[in-house]
Amino acid sequence: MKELKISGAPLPNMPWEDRPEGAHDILWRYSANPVIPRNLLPTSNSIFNSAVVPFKKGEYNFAGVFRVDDTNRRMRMHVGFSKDGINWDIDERDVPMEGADPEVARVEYRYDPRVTQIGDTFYVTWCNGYFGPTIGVAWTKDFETFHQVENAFLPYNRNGVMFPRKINGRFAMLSRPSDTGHTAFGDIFYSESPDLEFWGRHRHVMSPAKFEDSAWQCMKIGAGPVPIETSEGWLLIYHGVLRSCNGYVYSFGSALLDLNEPWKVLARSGPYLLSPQTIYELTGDVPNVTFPCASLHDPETGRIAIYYGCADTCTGLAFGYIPEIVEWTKKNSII
Ligand code: BMA
Repeated sequence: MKELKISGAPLPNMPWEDRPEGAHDILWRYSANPVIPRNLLPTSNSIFNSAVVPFKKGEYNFAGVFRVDDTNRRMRMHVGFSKDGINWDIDERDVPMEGADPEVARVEYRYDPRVTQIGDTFYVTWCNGYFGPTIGVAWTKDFETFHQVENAFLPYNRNGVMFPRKINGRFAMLSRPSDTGHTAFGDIFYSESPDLEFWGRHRHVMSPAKFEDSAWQCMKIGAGPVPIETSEGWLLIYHGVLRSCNGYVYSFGSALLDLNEPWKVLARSGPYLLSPQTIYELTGDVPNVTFPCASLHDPETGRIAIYYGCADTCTGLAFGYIPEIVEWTKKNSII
């Protein structure tokens, strides 16, 4: 393969552990997983499906917005900071939001955040309760003040993930229209906005796979971490769901999307990158869930660290090399 170009700022201090001797899988888990235990806060039932980004503040090198379900079992978001991307100081307060129309600011629930950096601004998108799930949007420059704007879509929608730059001059977002419950269907769509308020130009990206082609993603799919721009297209890591006789199983895989028209899928992995296999992925509040919401990468070495929720209980890290993932996605593509 010609040398892959990967966008992004150098990140030599990202969390990392070499591939274990003899390992043949494309991703490998951090040996000290889970990195964030469920009870890190006195009032947390679980901390998972969370979003981290490089962000310098004093001694800290990383910031994040974390899904914290409290001991009332309310779904909330909290801010956190870390020196090394592994040990996190998470604020005990819910993330403070300001600026929204009071109708939009009301909190039913907030969960599964993603954080996208464009320039010096960080955009937070999450599943926001507004008469059912939809996509909430806020921005911050300092991880102290969060400015909430309008919900992006009508209910019902989940897994809103923004691209890390404007596309064709507009903000761009992937999302997954859904229903009020534990939705048993789901395709990924693409939308654009000139102003972060009005979203349109909706395009279909991907449906679940055919059972006979790739069963782990045959019931529903949803975007995971912020897509990474490469010379082979946007690298999208996404989750897929299989319905077994014992319930839903959440794994994740990868796709490559066209750089200018990201609703065009160039390749899509048949095999999963990672599926629930360790004890902390197989057991917890919701068994058999690996749910990626963020990644850190270093374009110079091609290293990627993926943060994923484990069994809706705690947070794990997995590592890989972007050029290998891109090559593997193309080689194992089902389209
Ligand atoms: C989805 C979301 C995720 C969760 C997953 C498995 O619908 O609620 O937050 O990880 O189900 O329970």
